[in-house]
Amino acid sequence: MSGARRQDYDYLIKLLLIGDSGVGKSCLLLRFSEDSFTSSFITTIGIDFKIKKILLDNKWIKLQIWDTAGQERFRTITSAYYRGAMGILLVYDVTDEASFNNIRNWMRNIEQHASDTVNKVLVGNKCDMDESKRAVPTSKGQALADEFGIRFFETSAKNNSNVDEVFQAVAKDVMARLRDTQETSSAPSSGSGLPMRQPASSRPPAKKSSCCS
Ligand SMILES: Nc1nc2c(ncn2[C@@H]2O[C@H](COP(=O)(O)OP(=O)(O)OP(=O)(O)O)[C@@H](O)[C@H]2O)c(=O)[nH]1
Ligand SMILES: [Mg+2]
Repeated sequence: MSGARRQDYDYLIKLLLIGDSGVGKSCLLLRFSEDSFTSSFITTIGIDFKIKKILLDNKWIKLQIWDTAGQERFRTITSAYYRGAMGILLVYDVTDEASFNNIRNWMRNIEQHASDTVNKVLVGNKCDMDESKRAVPTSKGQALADEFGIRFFETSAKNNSNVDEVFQAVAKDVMARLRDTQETSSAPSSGSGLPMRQPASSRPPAKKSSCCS
């Protein structure tokens, strides 16, 4: 046996978080990947990413999740990451109406820069906040998601509400799409965002579920 490293996952899925600065993208990712939360605001500079492995339908999925800066000044660098994304989480803050109104602009960015087939999900974050602070009713979020024909979740990175669910949902949608593509086309995947299908796919992964924390 050589010392070649074996892959410890079956599929690699690349996800992207977008939305206005301050809506809680980094906190959602921190909650999902490390189960932690901080109330101090450290704005993302450019782009960051984390890895998390999840088990879906008996397959290990390695999620590579790119966390973009919401600030306008980073738009050129962040939009370069849309192309490789297989799933995109469009995030707004339920207490910030402007962040909700901007979702249409974020959608336009997706149309311009991402693959046509990318899976999307709409996320209204900070649903733990007092009702008196809420600026976007759940029904408005749902209506916008319906208009786009995408799923909708309200989440709280702070209270850990619906966070796993939203990442799982988008990963599931991506997997379903990739399976459909593989079924309808016998040709090997020819680029454009398809993940590598690992051979030796039934091998269980190493025990460790994530690298650090
Ligand atoms: N109450 C509450 N506060 C939150 C939640 N998620 C994030 N925050 C707070 O909102 C602020 C901004 O969160 P970030 O995750 O850094 O926002 P971001 O979208 O990554 O912002 P940029 O990196 O500038 O694009 C921080 O002070 C967080 O503590 C949440 O679910 N509930
Ligand atoms: Mg951030």
